[in-house]
Amino acid sequence: MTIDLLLGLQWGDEGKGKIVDVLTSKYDIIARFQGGPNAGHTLEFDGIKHVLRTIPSGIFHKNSINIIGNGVVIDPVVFKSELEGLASFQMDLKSKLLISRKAHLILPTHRLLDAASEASKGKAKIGSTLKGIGPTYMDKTGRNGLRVGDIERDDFKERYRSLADKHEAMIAFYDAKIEYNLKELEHEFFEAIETLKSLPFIDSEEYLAQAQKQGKSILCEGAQGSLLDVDFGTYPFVTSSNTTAAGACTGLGIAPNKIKEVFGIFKAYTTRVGSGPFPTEDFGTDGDVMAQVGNEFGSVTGRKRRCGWLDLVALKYAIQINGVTQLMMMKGDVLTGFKTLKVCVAYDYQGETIHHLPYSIDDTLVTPIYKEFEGWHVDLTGLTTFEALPKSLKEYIAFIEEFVEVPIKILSVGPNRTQTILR
Ligand code: 2SA
Ligand code: MG
Repeated sequence: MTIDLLLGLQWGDEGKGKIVDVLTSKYDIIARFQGGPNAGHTLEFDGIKHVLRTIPSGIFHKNSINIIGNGVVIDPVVFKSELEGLASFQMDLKSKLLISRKAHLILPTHRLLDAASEASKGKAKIGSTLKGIGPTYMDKTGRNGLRVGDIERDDFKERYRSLADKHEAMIAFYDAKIEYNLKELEHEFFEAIETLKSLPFIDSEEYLAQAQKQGKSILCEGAQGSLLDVDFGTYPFVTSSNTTAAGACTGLGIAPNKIKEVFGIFKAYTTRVGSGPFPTEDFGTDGDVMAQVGNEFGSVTGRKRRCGWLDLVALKYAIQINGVTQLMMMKGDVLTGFKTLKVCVAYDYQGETIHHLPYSIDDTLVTPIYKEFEGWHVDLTGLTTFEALPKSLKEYIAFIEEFVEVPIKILSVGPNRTQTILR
């Protein structure tokens, strides 16, 4: 029996979709523990590019069971279209995709509330993906939410109505001029509920407990990234769940002492979508080159991602909170061709040099202190061994490892499954 955990260490889009896909063949079960359709995990294989939203990334592996855990929020409408996108792959979803009864449902009015809340904030908006994530988690912690298990109750429609009515009053309160046709949205929602019902609902904590007894291996799959964690991220510019390692325990019912490896994944540079502080953001051509070469556009919303240099202060913080045991560095190939590379090794915090993440990393308070590295000019995308990497990239890697005190075990040098170097 093994339970490992894979999570992103920056602001999301580190490339988890690809790594989890490479790793999945080693696990019996892949389980998502938080977030919802705000995630976009891009998988590329056999010339096919596929974006997963709520469904765990092990779905394309023949023998893996995929679980949507209690910590996840599910939008039945998005989920239905996700299933339709999988139709051509002809897999037996009923036997390989299981949904926790305790996962919360995103109602159409949650999406509207998300939009109304963002509109009311003006310039201070979070830059949410508008998928209703925040309002759904608010109802969860406010003890008003509807869960997948409620679909099985006779009074599901009444429960739905009473919550949706309450939401309508709240939308009116925001006075954000949101236009909508709730009848249409509800029709679509209840149709999607029927589709959802075609898959097995399970008590996932019990299922996982039994699986552990049977010696099955489990990979817990995170979404969004550690710096978007509702407690430890750049609050309030965060998502509404615990994206860090602890979230796997609460989002699946797995005990902390059962988790073995914590795989931390990061990009060789940094990106962020939405608002909020980003000390190493590059507003010049370097940032533009990263965005273009790295194809840094949101896989859910299509938004251009903000780009900048690797921030080792923030990375070390994320590694510490998650207890990362192995690192995976993605998109090293995107940095090919830069004459000099910069890495943030400390912050100037109001005139003082600090080495940890302070309460706020707002750019009015924090200026990154950089160390420079010589770039490399070799195309990495065809390389298959660590030894073959250019000397300056090896130096870049060695420096990171020494700084954060965790080894980099996997290096990705291109989007495809095969473009992965194991050490
Ligand atoms: P939300 O929708 O309430 O979770 O948004 C709150 C903040 O969290 C950020 N966030 C993300 N950042 C990066 N990637 C995410 N997923 C998509 C992707 C993003 C997309 O994988 O490409 O397509 O735009 C994601 N989800 C949430 C969000 O930008 C807010 O800053
Ligand atoms: Mg993504």
